[in-house]
Amino acid sequence: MSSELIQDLYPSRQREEPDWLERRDPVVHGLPGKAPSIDQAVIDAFVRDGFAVLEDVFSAKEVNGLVAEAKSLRQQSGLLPETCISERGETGAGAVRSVFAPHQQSKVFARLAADDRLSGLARFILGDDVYIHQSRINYKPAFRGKDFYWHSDFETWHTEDGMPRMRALSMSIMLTDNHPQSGPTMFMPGSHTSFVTCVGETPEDHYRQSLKKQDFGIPDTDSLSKLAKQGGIAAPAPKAGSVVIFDCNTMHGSNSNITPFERINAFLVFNAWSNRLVNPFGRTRPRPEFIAHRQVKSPLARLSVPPPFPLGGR
Ligand code: 6CS
Ligand code: FE
Repeated sequence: MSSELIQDLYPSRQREEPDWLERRDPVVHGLPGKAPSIDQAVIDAFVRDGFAVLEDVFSAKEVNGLVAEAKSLRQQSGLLPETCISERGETGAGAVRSVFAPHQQSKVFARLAADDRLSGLARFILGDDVYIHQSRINYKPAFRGKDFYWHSDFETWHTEDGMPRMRALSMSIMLTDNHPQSGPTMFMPGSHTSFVTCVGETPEDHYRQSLKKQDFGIPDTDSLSKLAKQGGIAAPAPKAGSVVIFDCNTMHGSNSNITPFERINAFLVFNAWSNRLVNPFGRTRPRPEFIAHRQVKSPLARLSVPPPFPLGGR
C-alpha cells in the first residue's frame, strides 16, 4: 500500500533542523481480559522506561543449542550471502558483525521466533497478532566488535521500511553472558515517549552502509544530551538466557567490544499484524526482504504446546 494514503505521523529526515514530536501510540496495548505472562511490575517498567529485563527465560540447555546454532550460522555455509554482515575497517575485516533473518535460515531460530514465552508476551504488549519484522544475531566479536551508534529503530523502520505506527518491539535474547565491559546495549530510559526526527537525506541503498555503521537516521547530539539528562543511560548486562525487551522507539546503542569475551545476542523484532509495512515514508526504495519482511502472509502461529528445540541444522 502506498504510504501517501496513510498520514505520516512521524516525518523524519525532511527538515534541516531536528524536531521532537509527540508519541501518538500507546507503549502497551494489552489484550482485553488477559493478564500479562510476566509480572505486572515488569510491564510497568517497560511502560516507564521503554525497556525491561527478563532474567532466566531460557535454560542452559536451550541456550547451548542456540549458541551452537549461532556459531554454525556464522560459518556461513548455506547462508544467504547478503544476510551476513562483516565488521567494517581493517581491524574488523573478516569478523562477522551480524547475520540477518536467522529465523528464516535455521530451524532452531524459527523455533525461537515461535516460542510463546516471547511471541505471547509480544502479542500482549502490542495488543494484536504479531509477525517477525526482522531478526538478526549480533555477534559483537571479541577484540573487534564495533559499536552501534545511538538510534531509534522506529525512525529507520518508519522512514526506510514504511512501518506506520510505533506498534513493534525488539526482544534481545542473550546467548552469551553480557558484561558491562563487552558492549552491552545501552538505553536512554523514557526516550521512547518522544519521536526525535533526524536530518539529512537518506542515500539510496543506505542499508549497504548502515548495517555496518549508521550515519543517517541518527539523532543530533543536542537531542541525545537532552534525553540523557532527562532519563540517564542504563546498560543492563544480564547473563545468558535472559531477554531484554525494548520498544521500537527507545533510544539505544552499544559500544565496541575490545575484551576477549564475545557478546552474542539474538534479536527478534515483533510487529503488530495491523502495523504491516507500506511504502517507506522517506520515499526511498523499500529495503530488501532479508532486512524488513514484507512478504509475510500470516501472523505467527500460537503454539499451545511448543515443540522442543530441534537439534541444529538448517
Ligand atoms: O536498520 C536496521 O533495521 C537495523 N539497524 C540498527 C542499528 N538497529 C535495528 C536494526 O538492526
Ligand atoms: Fe537498533
